[in-house]
Amino acid sequence: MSFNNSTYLNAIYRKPVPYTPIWIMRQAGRYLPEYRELRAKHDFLTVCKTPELAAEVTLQPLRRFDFDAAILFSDILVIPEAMGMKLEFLENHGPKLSPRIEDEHSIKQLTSDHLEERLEYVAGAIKVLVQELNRQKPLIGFSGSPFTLATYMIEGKPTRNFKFIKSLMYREPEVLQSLLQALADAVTRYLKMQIEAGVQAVQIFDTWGGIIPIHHYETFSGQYLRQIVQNLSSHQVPVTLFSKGGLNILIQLVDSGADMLGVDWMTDMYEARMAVSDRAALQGNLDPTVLYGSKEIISREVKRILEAFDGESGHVFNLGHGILPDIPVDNVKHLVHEVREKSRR
Ligand code: 1CP
Repeated sequence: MSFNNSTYLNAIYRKPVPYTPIWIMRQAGRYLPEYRELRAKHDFLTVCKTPELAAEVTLQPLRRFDFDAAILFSDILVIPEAMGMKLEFLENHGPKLSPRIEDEHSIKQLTSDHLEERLEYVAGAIKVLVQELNRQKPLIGFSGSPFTLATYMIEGKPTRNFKFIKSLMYREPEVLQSLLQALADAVTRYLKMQIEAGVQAVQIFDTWGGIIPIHHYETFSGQYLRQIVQNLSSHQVPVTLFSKGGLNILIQLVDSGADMLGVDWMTDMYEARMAVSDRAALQGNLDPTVLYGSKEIISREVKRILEAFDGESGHVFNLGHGILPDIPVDNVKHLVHEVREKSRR
């Protein structure tokens, strides 16, 4: 499948681009009225598991904004569900996985048998999207990182202090590592399945990697990301690693073989570029809450981030984390316009 003219893919490979491409994390979702309308009729997991609905929601933001890539609509937590856990999305409380993983015994209850079959609906959505997108825009597939998936499996729900996973990390590191290895294998298979179904790029969300003390990062997250990237290298699609953990983690991941690294909003983009140099492209990193600001503030912050690249390729504009559910759609329109116009070569 050739994409001769993808600004997004060319920027990742640091080839010349006419402007800096943009997409935004969680670009399909609750800030869009048409998403809320569809969700009023179907619950979240039904949307994920019905290829036509997942494809429809993936396309919604592309009809409104001139984004340079589509991202498959799904959730990172479909892997733990496919491995045997019960997954629910409770209105206003976020995801719940049960019973939570507590020890070696509960890890042994998990299974990766028939993973591809259990996640076949994801390949189904990708196939619908490949037809619909008709090579006009690349489709990004994704997965959670082993560590980020493990946080939800061990905590059971969103958490502030990560008490259960961090106590397992210190009390029984080898037990946690056996889970992380099983997840690394599952994530690799899952991403291969997505690539074979037709995605042109993949991104791994290591959203919670930053809660690991940096001297333990390699042991509990870095080594598994490295393994996954290496095992995907024969598949010839670019891999992006997104971690919310600042410059320290970027430096750890720069030799992982990833084509692009995601930069969170707490990190200065110029410093990130200096640290990474020409070893990977960078994605990011507008503070998501800037989109609550005025048009002037959005324009000013866009300009500051673009200046970190001095007109050079190797940058995909994005937020430093997902868009918040109550952001005005007009501000997103302004953001896309500003990135396009201010970065035109
Ligand atoms: O009510 C609803 O409609 C559900 C809200 C929602 C949405 C729109 C959830 C529940 N997941 C999603 C979609 C989703 N999740 C995408 C879609 C593609 C896109 O447009 O970007 C993606 C890529 C994700 C990934 C995801 N899910 C991550 C990693 C990225 C990140 O933002 O850090 C994580 C941590 C999750 C877990 C999750 N699923 C849903 C929520 C609300 C959460 C976060 C829970 C928490 O705060 O810990």
